[in-house]
Amino acid sequence: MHAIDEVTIDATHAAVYEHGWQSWSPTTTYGIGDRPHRPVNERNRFLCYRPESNPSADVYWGEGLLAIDPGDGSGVRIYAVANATETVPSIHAEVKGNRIVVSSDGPVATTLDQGPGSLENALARWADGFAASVGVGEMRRAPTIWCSWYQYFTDVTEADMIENIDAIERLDLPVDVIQLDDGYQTAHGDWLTLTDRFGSLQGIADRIRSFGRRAGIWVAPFLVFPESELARRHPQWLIGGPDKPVHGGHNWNRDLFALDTTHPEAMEWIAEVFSTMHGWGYDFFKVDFVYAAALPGPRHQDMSPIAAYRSGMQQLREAMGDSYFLGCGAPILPTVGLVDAMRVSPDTEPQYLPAGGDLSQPSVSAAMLTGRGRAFQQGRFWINDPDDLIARPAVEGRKEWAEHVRRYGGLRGSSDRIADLDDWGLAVTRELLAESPVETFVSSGGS
Ligand code: 9PG
Repeated sequence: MHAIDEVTIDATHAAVYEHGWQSWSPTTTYGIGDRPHRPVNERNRFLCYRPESNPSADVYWGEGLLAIDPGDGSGVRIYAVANATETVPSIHAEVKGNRIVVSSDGPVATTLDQGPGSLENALARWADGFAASVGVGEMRRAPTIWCSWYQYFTDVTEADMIENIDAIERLDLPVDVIQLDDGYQTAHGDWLTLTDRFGSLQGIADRIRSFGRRAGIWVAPFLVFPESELARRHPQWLIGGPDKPVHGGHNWNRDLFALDTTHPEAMEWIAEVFSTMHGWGYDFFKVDFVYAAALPGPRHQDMSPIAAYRSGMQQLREAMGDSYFLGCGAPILPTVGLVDAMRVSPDTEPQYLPAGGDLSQPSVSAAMLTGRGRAFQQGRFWINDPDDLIARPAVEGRKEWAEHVRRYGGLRGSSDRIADLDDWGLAVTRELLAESPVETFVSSGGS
């Protein structure tokens, strides 16, 4: 760590903005003295924060981006990586009386923004510049989707899919894409081998398409379970090889491995998965847990983890043709310019508060916090996905959640069993899915 700045603040009005590493990492603005959100255990730190970082709650800590409003009208200081294609430094801000000392472990560009509006408007202006330097193309408006996850989780069956495809048709709901989530595959890695709850992915796509809608599917291409055929037959495709799991035992009660995106055969396989699904009629891909490809560790080719990750994502894009590409569980800054839409928050869930009080964990409140913290990215980096509307009566705080989706949904999705919706739930689903906005939510010209 080396010091990069020292800022005098008015501690009663000052604020510090912390940007988290990946989709699920808490991202928000703190008043001086507020304790920043930190993982409550190692499992969460690995899966939902930056595994290489272990920040204390005594310093503010951003991954590649941190901003300070000194609270005295002198302008917002933005500390950010100029280019996230190789490395992303961690940036600290330590409060010492009426000063904040800023330091980082790599090169960071400092901007003094004296433009109109709030810290959020300053972040929007910074994002315009970052997007321009990366060369982000024109925004592709997101289709509206229905997703299986927040109702069925990994127990989803083909019969559940058919029930909801038919219900959406019968009720004439404005859903463009019907997207199957996690649960169809036998193991992470074996994406073309189905559990006995599924007969045919092509059959599901055919049924969806017969109603004039589009088929979508979830894949976690860079995460590999040890019991998969892939891990057993091709251990050399894994980062660090078969004896070095990238994560030991903390999730799903097993070790986790990550695909080495610098290995040409590994990428040939995963490109085949995407082109095969595309050939079956899928043209919307939710590509999840992709942070795994950016983990440190020995690779086939000598490349930085972030460059290896980006190359993997670019190869997926080629394999899926002109499909819509939604990133999830993705390191935010390194992914700008590579996807159409991005999950910008932790998962929603029928419960309001996150397990253990950890704001990276699935819950309405965690999704709202970080969804607001990244609102400025909509229409600049990509289309923001705040996560799906869930509107059935069992959802705690469903009205508040629906308001969040209404306000921050660049991508608008629904994830209830349609038959479980009451009149209110059905009405709000119909209303919010009428269109996915492409416009920005945060102005760069002030408030
Ligand atoms: C499928 C889900 C859904 C969801 C994604 C992602 O263990 N975890 O910390 C953990 C975090 C997120 C998560 C699952 C597990 O959700 O965001 O929409 O696709 O995967 O498994």
